Amino acid sequence: MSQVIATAGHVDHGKSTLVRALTGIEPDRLAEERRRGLTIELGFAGTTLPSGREIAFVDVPGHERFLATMLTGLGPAPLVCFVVAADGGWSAQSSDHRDAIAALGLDQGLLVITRTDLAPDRTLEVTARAREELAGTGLADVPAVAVSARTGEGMETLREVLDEVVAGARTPDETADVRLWVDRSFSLPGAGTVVTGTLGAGTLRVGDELDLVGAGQARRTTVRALQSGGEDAEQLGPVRRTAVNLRGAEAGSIHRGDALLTPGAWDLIGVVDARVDVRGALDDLGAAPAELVAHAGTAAVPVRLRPLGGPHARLTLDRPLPLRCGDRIVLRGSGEHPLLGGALVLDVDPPVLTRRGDAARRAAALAGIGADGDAAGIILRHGAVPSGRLVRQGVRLPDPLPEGIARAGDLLVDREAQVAWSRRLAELVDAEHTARPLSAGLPLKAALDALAARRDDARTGTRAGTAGPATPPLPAALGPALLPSLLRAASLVERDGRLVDPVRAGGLGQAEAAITRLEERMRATPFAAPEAEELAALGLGPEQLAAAARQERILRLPGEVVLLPAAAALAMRELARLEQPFTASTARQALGTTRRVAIPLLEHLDRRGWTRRVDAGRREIVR
Ligand SMILES: Nc1nc2c(ncn2[C@@H]2O[C@H](COP(=O)(O)OP(=O)(O)O)[C@@H](O)[C@H]2O)c(=O)[nH]1
Ligand SMILES: [Mg+2]
Repeated sequence: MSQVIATAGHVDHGKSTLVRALTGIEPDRLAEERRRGLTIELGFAGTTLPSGREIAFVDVPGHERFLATMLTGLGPAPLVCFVVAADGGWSAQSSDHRDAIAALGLDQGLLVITRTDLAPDRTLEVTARAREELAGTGLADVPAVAVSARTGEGMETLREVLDEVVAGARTPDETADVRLWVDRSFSLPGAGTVVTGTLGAGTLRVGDELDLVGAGQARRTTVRALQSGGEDAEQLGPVRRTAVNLRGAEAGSIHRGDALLTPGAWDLIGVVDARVDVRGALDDLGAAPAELVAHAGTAAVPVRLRPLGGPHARLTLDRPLPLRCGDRIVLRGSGEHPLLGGALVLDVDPPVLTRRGDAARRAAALAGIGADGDAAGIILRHGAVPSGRLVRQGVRLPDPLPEGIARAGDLLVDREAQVAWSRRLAELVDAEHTARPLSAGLPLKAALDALAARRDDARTGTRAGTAGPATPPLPAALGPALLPSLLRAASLVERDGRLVDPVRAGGLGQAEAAITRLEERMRATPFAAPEAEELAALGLGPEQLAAAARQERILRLPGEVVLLPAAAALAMRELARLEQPFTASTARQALGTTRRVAIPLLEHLDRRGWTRRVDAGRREIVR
């Protein structure tokens, strides 16, 4: 069992010293950091706790200038070690870091009052103040320990409490999709590209393929080797600091804020709807600056904030990030209160807002959505959604399914939309049969296109009996998958790429009488195919003949040769009596017909496999 804990707290309150005392490792790696006695970059140090559990620290800078770096360290870490110096007391960046913790929704960790040797009589007071300040955050009830890293007082207790905190932490999901936010990348002689990050969920294995996404084009990479705490590993589970040696990517092209992803498991998201928890000076989103910086994982991306109403806003990111519903984004501005607040992602594929009042309606809808996202809302909005898309979006599907929603294979379908689409299909096919009684049916593509087109009444109308939107257009990509169920519901069938109402497509309409007369005439002379004039006299043009052929009332052969379907079998009876093989001319005489009929008829029999050619001039029947 292992965990990762990030430090937090005002500069010079003893965070790095505490990490050093607990792990024996100096977290301030840079020469400049040591010279100035100031953490600038993230520091990393791990240790084994008395129980054998492992813990890795991400030591963050406390100075206000490095707030962005601090968020990078804190963002992906599930636990926080919040440090307040007994002699310094609650300070400016104590507040900033508290706000960051609240914005990130962090709710596991501990409070450490340090430097108690410098102000032994202030410990209780400073603890009480810190408790007060943390009251509104997820750290309200975490254990508190007072220590002096200088004298060692309290350090034993601190180790024990840390152990308890780690033991009580939420169990990470080892089977989750991997999203490793990169905090460092460098090149090692012999090994090549290495990236590091906090693996919060999922498992990494040597040989795994992962997608590397960042500001540039996404790239497929392979895990060549893994390390954690300086030890090589074949596989690493959460929660761990991990170093991943990658094949297929240059260290120089990888940056903090990039992410390594399980291929296919994540969508890159540019626009989200979110609930913003405003902190600091602002108490109204409407007064928030429109241009901010969004911190998600280790990424920091410019973002535009559009208030929708109440605490809800639409965030448009400068570059897309691998985000899911339930993710937290920290919004940072500039000025006196740099942290605007935290945004809880509620929808990663929000609807376009076009009409007056859309924003307010959207805000009202978002008010009912939580960290699990809104499966029912998404399905109603699109009519049908592949279940895999909901998984990728981090949207949890309620069990049992919400009322009115059904499964159709891999799709989740709004029953009402399904009924509406299927009715519309029936109308379209009906219209086709009415307009052209001999039609072979409505071409499939035309039908699907019509259903996928946004109808004017669908934009303004509302769903009967509800305030919900009217039927959405059929998602074009899902048409083929949905079609069978739509056809079944509409009692339609598909024949040769056309949709047909079998009840209406059965007859020949006005051509019926002519075909009947032709049938009567040809029963006596099966190989005397009608000439063009006879067909014209009967009123049988190409359209009527095609319909009759489709209904298997006639056999239509090349050269406008029209026979009855029985002619093929009758011909075989005659040909079987001939000496085998036979010529086309012998066959023509045996059938008592013309070359115009005999040649296409023989070729038809060849195609059916009833006769075959033995050489250029002769055939035999296949027995
Ligand atoms: N007397 C005393 N000094 C401490 C203690 N912890 C840290 N310091 C000192 O406080 C200063 C700032 O500590 P540092 O760990 O760099 O603080 P950070 O900025 O929060 O990381 C350093 O000079 C430390 O030696 C402590 O428990 N007692
Ligand atoms: Mg430090």
